[in-house]
Amino acid sequence: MKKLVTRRQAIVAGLASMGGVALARPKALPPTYGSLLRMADDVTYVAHRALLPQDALVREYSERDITPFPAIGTTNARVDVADWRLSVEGLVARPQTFSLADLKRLPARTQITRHTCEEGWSAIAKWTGVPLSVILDAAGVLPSAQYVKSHSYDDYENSIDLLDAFHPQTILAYAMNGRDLPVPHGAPLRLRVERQLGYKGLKYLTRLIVTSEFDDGGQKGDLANGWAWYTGI
Ligand SMILES: Nc1nc2c(c(=O)[nH]1)N[C@H]1C(S)=C(S)[C@@H](COP(=O)(O)O)O[C@H]1N2
Ligand SMILES: [Mo]
Repeated sequence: MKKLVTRRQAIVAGLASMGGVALARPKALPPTYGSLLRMADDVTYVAHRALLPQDALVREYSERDITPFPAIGTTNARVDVADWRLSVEGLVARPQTFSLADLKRLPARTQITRHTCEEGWSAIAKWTGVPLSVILDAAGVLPSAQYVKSHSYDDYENSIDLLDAFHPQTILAYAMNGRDLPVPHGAPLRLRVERQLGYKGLKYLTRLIVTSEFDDGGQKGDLANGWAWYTGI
């Protein structure tokens, strides 16, 4: 066991010496709470982070690859878009809120990607939105930050590390297949975390909290369903 920890530390130290987003260097592994399930998390996390280049992109498809796309989990959270704001809080120099119109004025990215659900299905859609990096740069992430936590209107919580947060394909999507995001798919805004399973992409997004603390949302998060915190694909 001692040997394993030492190896992990070596890998993390190796990662920290790599180039890329200075802020995104993992400084610690996500805690496992001594849970067997979460120990597997650490192994996947370290392996994925060590083997893949930090900015490796997932495959992007063409329009003709788009498939029917089921909506699952919460599909009926009716958010009043006129009152809706996305707030960006926590370890940022400039906490702020964005209306949907504000977000649509920012640089956008469109990507056609495959969504993979832990239930065993996958589907391809075209997503358009603001790269999360644009929002984080606007807010000014402080050096002590390590994770970005998201909260949703249906009271679900989730978090990703800064490598995924600043990944070019991590976007806040307001459109699906060229139209405003439909209600069942998370209107007005959902997160897309393309290098992980579908459940990391929170629908009905309301708040982003930049934090130095690992916080998976406990019973409001992935663990409530017995799902891993890190599910790299
Ligand atoms: N807020 C919220 N986000 C969520 C969920 C949810 O129930 N509520 N379900 C997750 C799961 S398990 C998947 S597979 C996708 C489903 O997205 P879809 O309904 O557009 O297919 O959203 C994810 N994000
Ligand atoms: Mo899912």
